[in-house]
Amino acid sequence: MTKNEMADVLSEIGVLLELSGENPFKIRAYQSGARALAAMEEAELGRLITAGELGTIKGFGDALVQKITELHTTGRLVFFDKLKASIEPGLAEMLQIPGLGPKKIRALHSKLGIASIAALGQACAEGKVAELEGFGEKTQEKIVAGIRNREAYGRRHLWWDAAEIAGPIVAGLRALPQVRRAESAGSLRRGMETVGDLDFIVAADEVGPVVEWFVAQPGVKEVTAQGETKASVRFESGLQADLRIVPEGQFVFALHHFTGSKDHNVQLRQRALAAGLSLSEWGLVPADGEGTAKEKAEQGKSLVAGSERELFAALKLSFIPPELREGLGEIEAAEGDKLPRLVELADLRGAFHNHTTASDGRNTLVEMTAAAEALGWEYFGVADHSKASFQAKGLSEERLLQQIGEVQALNASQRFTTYVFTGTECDILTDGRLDFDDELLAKLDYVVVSVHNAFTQDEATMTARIIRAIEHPLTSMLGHLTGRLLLRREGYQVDVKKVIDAAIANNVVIELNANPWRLDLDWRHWRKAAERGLLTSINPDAHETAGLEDVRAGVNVARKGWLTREHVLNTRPLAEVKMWLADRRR
Ligand code: DGT
Ligand code: CA
Ligand code: CA
Ligand code: ZN
Repeated sequence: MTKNEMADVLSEIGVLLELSGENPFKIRAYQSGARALAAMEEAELGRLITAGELGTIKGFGDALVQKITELHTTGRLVFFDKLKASIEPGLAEMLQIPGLGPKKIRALHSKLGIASIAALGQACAEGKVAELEGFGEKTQEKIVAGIRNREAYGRRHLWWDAAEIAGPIVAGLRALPQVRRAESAGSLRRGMETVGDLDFIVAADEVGPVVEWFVAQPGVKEVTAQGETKASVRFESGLQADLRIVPEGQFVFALHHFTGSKDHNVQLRQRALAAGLSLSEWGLVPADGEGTAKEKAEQGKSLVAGSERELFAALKLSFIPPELREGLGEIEAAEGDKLPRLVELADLRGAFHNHTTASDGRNTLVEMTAAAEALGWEYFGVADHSKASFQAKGLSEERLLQQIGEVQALNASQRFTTYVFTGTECDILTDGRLDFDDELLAKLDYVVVSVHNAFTQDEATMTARIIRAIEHPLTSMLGHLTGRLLLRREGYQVDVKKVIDAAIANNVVIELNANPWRLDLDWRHWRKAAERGLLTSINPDAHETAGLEDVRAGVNVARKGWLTREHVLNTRPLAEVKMWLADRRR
């Protein structure tokens, strides 16, 4: 188990102990143990455990040493499993409602006997929650809204989570001897930020064994439909998946159809009709004469296409990448080969906006730099929080100066081939001023400015606040423009168009925050903004080494936003980036 996975277990134990009403000292020991773990170097931790010397580190008592050692050596913890089993699952589920922490949940449980989200909704409807000490009308309203949001959002899943489930399924399907081709389609293939359900298209010689394999996969909780050539299942996470098996000759047409989107399909079908052709999930056939499209396809009257490229070519179009298939002008652009060459993961040469253990990150500067080097990046930008973000251990002036020194020493040591830039994720204060003074900001290579508080300001105030920060001469980039968290909370009220105008006018980058929860600014804005000259950077906002890989999700939505390499600062080589950053300081 990695250090961060072990830290997760310790924090979860803290939460569960709190839910079960354990004494505060014990709870705190797990919370601080989790933090202490995160602050260590992975290699050093392994060495201490093996040498039996973990107890010499401040913050690890005997109980913690035993548990960390068990996790490290066996990958499991019996104590944790028992604790989880001893707590009503409904209580832990209630933690998903914003504003409800372990303390409040315990009060609801002990005073009103509430042990599920359904019971909580009922008690709110009866006004009982508002009457509880420490709750009140406002809190009750917030809980009701939280339950409502959960129902509305509960049906969709983050692209990242869906992709993690879909990958092994495609691999599993391809490994079956009966399967000739298998792909995932639908919104996942189009790189949508959230996914309703998974769609798999398979070409197979024999259908029975494929359906049987699909419904018997590990993690399947329920088989919601099972037919001769299709099946639907629901996984433990609630995610559903549809499987369709077609003859090989239909594969490309089915893949295209079920990739969608609906709007794209409708427009492409119209184009086919204008050329006297009928396009469907079965094939591309002449539109005239007798019989349905399906019958004609089965009679072998369809165009033969071995790839989607050939399908598009038959309609005199260049290949349209799935990410662009939203019915937003991609067909017109594919007519004269006017489609952009979209940015790719391999184009990225580094990333800005990353955190370390100096603020709320879970890996040290050295660990993060090593991870960036392992990704083959030429540069890595550290941008920890500023002092106003005290909840995220934002850096004081002294600590930031110290970090600048550490980065300089690291670069000078040439320990890594990856060059480290010094930056900050500087809070935009409520009136638009920045959290550090100019003298300090000028010592950094770059400055990301972000809003982290007063989310409820009205649109005009928030817009003016952000624009003031953009106009600051030392600002290089704007972080997560709207602050949204997908499936959890809407962004703040802000006039995105005015902010984009200000960024273009001041030569400031607006980041495409690649965290799968954020993907902020939304892809729907990028095409127009980039055409008008806005530059972006695909920023992972990584809080641990694994977080650097979030750039994959960012590249997806950058592609959905029609962005090319030229629109993305972190596709440029190190020397050019250095120049760009330095130019901003003139
Ligand atoms: P999702 O699952 O809500 O994230 O979105 P999609 O796009 O994956 O939608 P889904 O799973 O319902 O269907 C996959 C694709 O199949 C969809 O993008 C287009 C095509 N499709 C499905 N049902 C229809 C339909 O009733 N009409 C048309 N034109 N296309 C459909
Ligand atoms: Ca779908
Ligand atoms: Ca579907
Ligand atoms: Zn931030």
